[in-house]
Amino acid sequence: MKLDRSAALLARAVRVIPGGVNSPVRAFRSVGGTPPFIVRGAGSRLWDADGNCYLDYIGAWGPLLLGHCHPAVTAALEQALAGGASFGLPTEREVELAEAIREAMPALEMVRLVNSGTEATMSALRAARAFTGRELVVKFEGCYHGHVDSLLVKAGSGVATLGIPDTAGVPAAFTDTTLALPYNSIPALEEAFRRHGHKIAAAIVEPVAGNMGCVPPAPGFLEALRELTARHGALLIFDEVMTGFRLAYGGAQQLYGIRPDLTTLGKVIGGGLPVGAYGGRADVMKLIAPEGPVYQAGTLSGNPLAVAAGLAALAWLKAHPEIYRLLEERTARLAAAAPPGITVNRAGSMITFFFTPEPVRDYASARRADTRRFAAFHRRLLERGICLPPSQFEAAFVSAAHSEEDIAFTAEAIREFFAAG
Ligand code: KE4
Repeated sequence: MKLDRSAALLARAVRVIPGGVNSPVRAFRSVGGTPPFIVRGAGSRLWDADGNCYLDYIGAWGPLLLGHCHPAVTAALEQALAGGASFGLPTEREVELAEAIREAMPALEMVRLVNSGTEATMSALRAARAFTGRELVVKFEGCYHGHVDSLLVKAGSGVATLGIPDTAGVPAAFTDTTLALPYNSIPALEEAFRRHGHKIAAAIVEPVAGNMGCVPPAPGFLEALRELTARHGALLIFDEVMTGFRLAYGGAQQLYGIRPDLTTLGKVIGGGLPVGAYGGRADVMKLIAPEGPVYQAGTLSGNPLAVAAGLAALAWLKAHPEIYRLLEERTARLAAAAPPGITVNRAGSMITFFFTPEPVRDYASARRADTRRFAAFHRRLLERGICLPPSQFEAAFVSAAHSEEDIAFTAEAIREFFAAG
């Protein structure tokens, strides 16, 4: 595979951008090789600077549930752009997006739009601490909630990919109020609340983890979390930045029948443009400025382009509810291509091939996967024109644009890789 132009672009990029990328996991450090520099995407495909074409299972890390350049999203963007890119004053479309989110997820009685998932989780934590008057926050090892200082503790995604123990530059004082517990461990949860329950402001969780690779909740885990937070007066925050509108139109909270106090969103609700949102109980959200004393702001929050793209994406998903069954079926066909000895975790259109024979149900078991063999898998598929996320600790995403043929081609390439030994 020729990657000359990407290699030249990387050599140029590293002189002006750290690692040559604007987000670490894109650098391919854990799988090796040159990251392809992309020139365009369409449907389920990407093309790089050397003209190579790939079936894309990164999906911009989650936003592109509809695939690249979906006509409905592109048309909405073109129409919005004709009216201007940003106003710094309220618009009706922002209200429409907040209403669409609330209609899909009734637990979000009120919603604030922001510009990233990180902003959403940071703001939700602030609201929870203000509402409860408490400081401690529970998170789970391997979960990633954006690069919020206090949540970069045993985080997943790029932190896990690069094997950074914990992030430099974050004072201990910022993480002293964070309790990191094993994901899917109810005993650890019960112990933490027994000892600290009266001081815990919130527990934040990926209801289906995607940032240590895909790890679904064990039976009873989310229910225990809901019950313990309620019993101790702490707020339950579902970080649905990745799962929102992807696992179901109503997100994981619809799928698992859990009503969180606060929810964070991103990715899909922006249709590929920069967006985030947090929302939940009105009595909590009424604390947010200018209504209440919790300050949170953003120059481009609710900007017309991201809102237009997000509204178009949600409208399409709402009009095509059958897509969720299709995504489930197609993702299952990919999972079936792996042989015994490989643990495949999946939920809806999220899937991870773990190079370990043991079940992967938390960060410790995920970390026992053979990342070198995953790197070989990733590289071999890339050479076949199939681009998986470049990390054992990420979820791959199937989109509505992946055809039956795309899935069959990918499954065959997976089978060939394992057959080759
Ligand atoms: P952003 O700030 O990157 O928009 O969102 C942070 C975030 C919050 N919560 C969850 C559950 C997330 O998955 C993310 C971001 N996801 C990663 C992919 N694993 C973003 C990819 C990247 O960092 O380049």
